[in-house]
Amino acid sequence: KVLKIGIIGCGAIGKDHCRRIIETVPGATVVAVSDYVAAAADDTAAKYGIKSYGNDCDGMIKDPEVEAVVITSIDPTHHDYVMKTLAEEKWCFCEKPLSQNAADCEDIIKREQEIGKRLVQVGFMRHYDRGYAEMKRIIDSGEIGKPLLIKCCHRNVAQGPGFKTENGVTNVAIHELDICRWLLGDEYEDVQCVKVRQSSNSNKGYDNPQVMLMRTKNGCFIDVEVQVADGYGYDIQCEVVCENGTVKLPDPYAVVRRSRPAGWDSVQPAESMPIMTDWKERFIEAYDIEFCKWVESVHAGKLTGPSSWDGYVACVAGDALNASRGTSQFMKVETMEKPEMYK
Ligand code: ISE
Repeated sequence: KVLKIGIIGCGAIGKDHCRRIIETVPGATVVAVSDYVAAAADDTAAKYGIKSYGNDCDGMIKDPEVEAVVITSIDPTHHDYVMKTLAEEKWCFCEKPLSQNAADCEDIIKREQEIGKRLVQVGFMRHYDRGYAEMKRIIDSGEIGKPLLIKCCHRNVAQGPGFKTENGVTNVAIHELDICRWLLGDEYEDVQCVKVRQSSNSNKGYDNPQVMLMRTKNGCFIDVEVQVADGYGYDIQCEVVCENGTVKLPDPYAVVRRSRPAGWDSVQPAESMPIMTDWKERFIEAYDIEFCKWVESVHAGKLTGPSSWDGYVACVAGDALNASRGTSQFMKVETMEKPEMYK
């Protein structure tokens, strides 16, 4: 049996997921695409010979042939499309973030409770990255003692138009908000966002860098350096400090080169490794595994990946981080009670 998927949003990651599902994921295919820019949907549809709904995303969700909806549209539209997909009681894969704030995630959780079944998976693909998975395995084994601290960096090359300071949390650090609680098996107590000396790459109307601090219920301390325009590459770092050792996320595979750079006679020979610039490439294997597992779980009738609860908790912490900016205070992270369905 082949799962028939409709995609909303044919931008960078939407096009990539379309290719991934059609070319590499067993047991699934894309039957239709849509995008608020009709031409973007038409182009993607033409490339794979599938149906374009143009900008009629709502119509595509209702198409009886579409059994599952993948939402890869811009962040502020996620909540609405998830709710519309749930109205049809269809499977829904929503890219991160689940919503722009916790209140919108609560709607989604309420609706899932009414339906009585998990239908939503959130695109927190780092759970499927081999580096993070091995870090979690070691932490969970207890071999190096209890975790004490996490030090993270999330650095992007640049941002598109319309990017705002708050998006450093809602669009970027949302990955760390998710992965740190997953790595630790712990929840946030309180959080604080700190403005630090600004980079000369930051004169675009948003804070860059920002430092985000999180303290967990078990007393772990986490700091995340977020640079949304770092001037060099896409660089993700994560180190967990435990009592008797540390675990660190490996950099992506890259060949070490030793040579004289261009203009060789006047330049010092050097050892170098390339650094990635495109975030879609950095976690490409994780995205592939994520989609294979999602489709497998849909066929089994039971989702196993990051849930709307995980999407919600990240947004609760994100709201608190954004509220704390400029106050020099930690803000409490207060969630509703966790429904049985997500335990
Ligand atoms: C993008 O949506 C991602 O998920 C990337 O991991 C993040 O670094 C980037 O800033 C986001 O726009």
